[in-house]
Amino acid sequence: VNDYLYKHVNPNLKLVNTKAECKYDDILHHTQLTQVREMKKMLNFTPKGIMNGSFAPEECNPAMSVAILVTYRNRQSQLDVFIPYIHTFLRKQNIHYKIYVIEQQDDKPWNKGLLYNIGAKQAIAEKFPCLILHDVDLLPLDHSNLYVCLNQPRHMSASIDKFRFVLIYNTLVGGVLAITSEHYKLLNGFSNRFLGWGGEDDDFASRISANKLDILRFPQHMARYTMLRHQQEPENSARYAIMLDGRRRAASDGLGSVAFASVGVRPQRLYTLITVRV
Ligand code: BGN
Repeated sequence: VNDYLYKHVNPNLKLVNTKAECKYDDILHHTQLTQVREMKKMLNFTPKGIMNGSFAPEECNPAMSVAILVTYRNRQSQLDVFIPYIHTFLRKQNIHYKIYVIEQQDDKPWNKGLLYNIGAKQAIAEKFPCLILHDVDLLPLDHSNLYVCLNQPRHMSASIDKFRFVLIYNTLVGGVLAITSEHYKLLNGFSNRFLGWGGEDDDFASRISANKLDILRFPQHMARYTMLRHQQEPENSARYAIMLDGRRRAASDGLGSVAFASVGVRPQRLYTLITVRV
């Protein structure tokens, strides 16, 4: 992994040159499960060092700036767990990061691809070179699972307790995915046409392979997550049909063609909220 790590810092981030470069070896070798300990710490979580959902290490200059994009609707109790947990986890990773929660604020069918595209546009405008697309119900368990982009897209949640810690199929990219902003633009982001649950991630995977990119994964013991329980959005029964002409649509349907009724950006202490009406 260290071979893949390269300088990828947001030019807006002021680096103090007298500081040493951050090191990542210790983090990569720290493969213990964290959940119980982190859960305890969450009880006395303090937002120290966090502003607008953004944090940078104090002691060293980070090698990576990462935008965490969390698509969301109507799951306040999960957000209440996710946000302190992920900050507690990420503050120890020696990276500069910013959390965006992209909330669909209407009763229309769930459009996760569109929400990711809107979040990506904002993060790219703020000069983040790396995007991590993150389900709100997944909590990382291993400190070694570094929240950074490599030189190919990386599926980070290969090992989820709900699926007995087994990767359910090889092209799965749903859950948590790290991809550079450059690659996201190259793929034209997500399709905006998947309404309801399912398929938008598989369509994104076919964009990855159509552009001759790989899907990397860390070893399973570094990629473990626990999933919070919840009710799923209604399934999209049209998803198989939409996927069939995915390759033909990729150029005209994606990041370059997001349509919405309104978008608002509202910075809060622990995350920057992007509200969307489709
Ligand atoms: C798959 C879904 C994904 C989802 C994973 C994991 C579809 C399309 C079928 C051709 N894909 O079955 O969207 O992330 O399960 O839950 O439904």
